[in-house]
This record gives sequence, C-alpha cells and structure tokens, in this order.
Amino acid sequence: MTDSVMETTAATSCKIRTVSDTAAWLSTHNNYLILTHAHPDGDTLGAGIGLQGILRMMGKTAYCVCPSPVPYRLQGITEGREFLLIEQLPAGFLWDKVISVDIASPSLMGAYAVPFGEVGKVDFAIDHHGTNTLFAKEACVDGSLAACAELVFDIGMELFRWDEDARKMPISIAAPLYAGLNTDSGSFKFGAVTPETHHRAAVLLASGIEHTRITERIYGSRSVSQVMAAKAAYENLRFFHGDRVSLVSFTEETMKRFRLHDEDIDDIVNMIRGIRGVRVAVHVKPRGENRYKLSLRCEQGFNVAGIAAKFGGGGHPCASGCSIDDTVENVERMILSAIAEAFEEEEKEKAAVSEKETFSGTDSGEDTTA
Ligand SMILES: [Mn+2]
Repeated sequence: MTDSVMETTAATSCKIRTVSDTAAWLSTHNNYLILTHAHPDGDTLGAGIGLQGILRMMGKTAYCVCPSPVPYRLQGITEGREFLLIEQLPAGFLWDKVISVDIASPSLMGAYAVPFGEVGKVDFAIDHHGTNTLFAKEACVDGSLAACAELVFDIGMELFRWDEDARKMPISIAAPLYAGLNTDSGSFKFGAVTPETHHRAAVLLASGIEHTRITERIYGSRSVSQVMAAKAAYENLRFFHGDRVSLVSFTEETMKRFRLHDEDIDDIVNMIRGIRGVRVAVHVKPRGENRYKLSLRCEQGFNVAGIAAKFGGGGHPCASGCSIDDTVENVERMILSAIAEAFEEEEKEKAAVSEKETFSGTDSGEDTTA
C-alpha cells in the first residue's frame, strides 16, 4: 500500500470500467505509456512492469516510466535499471494512450504531474485505492484489493487465461507482479489479504518464479543509510495518548545529520507500528522548508484515512498519508490532536452502541410474555 494525497477536484466524467472492459480497451490501441507514482514502491513498479509485459505479449508497444529513481532494493523489478524516465524512451516512440498504475491522485505523479496531472490527461487509471480521485478519462479501481498488481494480474488472466496453466505465464510478467503483491500486502499480513490474494500468489509461484530471490533483494539488503535511518528513528521515537500513538519526526536537519535519502526512510512508519499497545503510528518526513509529509499506519478497525482526509490526504483505512505546511512542532500538535479526536469519537460510538444494547436488552423481549 502506498500513502496517497487526495485532490479535491474529482472529474465526474470518468468512466468506471471492469477488468474485462479494461482488457478489451487494452486490445484496442497500440502504443502505451504506463505511469507509476513518484517515490515508487514495489506495487506501482510491479504493476507497471507487469502491465508492460502483458501489453508487449499482445503485440503492443508499451513503456513503463517513473518520475523518481528506483531504489536499489526494487531494481530487481526493473531488471537492474535505476531510472525509467520519459527522456530515455526510444527516439520516435509516440504513445497514443497513457495508463496510470497505483496512482490515487495526480499529486503522486511528482515531476510528471506536468503534463499528466490535469484531469483527463491520463486515458486510463488502474488502481486499488478507494480514494482514487478519478482524474483519468476511464478507470478500473478496486479498493478492496491489497495490491494494484492483483488488478493487473486479473487483467492478464482475462486476456491469456494463464491461471489454467500457470507454467505458460512468462516469468518476466509473473516476477514483477509477485513483487508488487508481496510488498503491498505486507508480505500477506495486511487485512486486505483474501483467499483470492493467495490464489493469485499461487498462480504466480506456479509460473516458476524464484520467489526467495525476489524477496531477498527487496527485504534482505538494507543499506547502511537505512540502518542509520532506523537509528535516527529510535532516537526520536516518542509515545502519546497513553502509549497508543508512536511518533517519529524527521527534519531536514535529521536527514543531513544521518546522511539519509528519501528512500532510506520509507519503512520507518512500519517499524514503529509493530509495538505492543500502539494503535496508530505516525512518521513525519521533511519535504522542504516547513513542509512535511506524514505517513500514518494503524491497527485493523481504526481508520487513519479519515484523519489524513482532514489534512487533504487519504489512502487506505490502515495506511494513509497527508502533507502539512508548518513547523515540525505544529505539525506534530495538529496530527496528535486529530488522532485524539478520532479516539474520542470511537469512545462515543462504543458508548452509544453499548447503551443501545442495554436498552434493547431490557426492553425488546419480543415474545417473552404472552
Ligand atoms: Mn499499491
């Protein structure tokens, strides 16, 4: 899952498509540009490269691009390439259709928000964020899926029926899809994982991919600066609201002092989430002068997407993000009070439910007396 920041402008003209509509649409055109989101994760790249492979199998020309460098640990997905830039596309390649994968809103397009960020500039969005702002002309969105790679997988099955004989599925397509599925499902730990998720994973494994090689590259190769990022995080880690909230804030100064890059700090929020008693984890990350990006995670049953939405952000119920422009102290104050409010609302709801139960318990007995 990735954090996403919602735009307030949603195009009402966006046509909602099913998986089979999407497969049919892909058959209709010839030259595709596939956009992934800035600060890429395994899912956007896995879905993008997987879709690129599917389109090429269909005899189409397709190139997956990304506005940011690909982190080392994800370069297995991109066959070792650190950059998938538009400038690197073969001279003479002209796309007629633009597809976005795993992009909930144009604010996640980074440098490619120009020219693709305006409503209607992307032809087709394939996404698993329920908060997708429907910026594309057409969209296939399923907010119930753990990974966008699952949606691309389903499109591939619709077109090629690889699920009937998984050995026919090319490894060059199965491997990136597996990487996307594994990373965005928290290695099959998150609540969005269903029997269907495992079924898709089973087909991908049966294709013959070397899944341990894929995951070792992703999880088993922390750089020195990622370890330094963890050190910096533990130094700054604080608890609030009766130890139910863990919070780490990095400033530009932290980044300089520990010599950190953006890609080193992506996983910090997950690190401070798995602490007993902690219900909400917050990582505040610098994005320029008095501008911060917040990553929010929470336990099942709580909803950080609602909290992120108060600051113009969004995402998944248990993994969301937003941006706030202010000093780090004020940013912390604002997010902590929003979380406190959500706790209070939850308490009120619980109290209302138990009151109702008590009431119906004493008064409802439908057929107890004749
Ligand atoms: Mn995703």
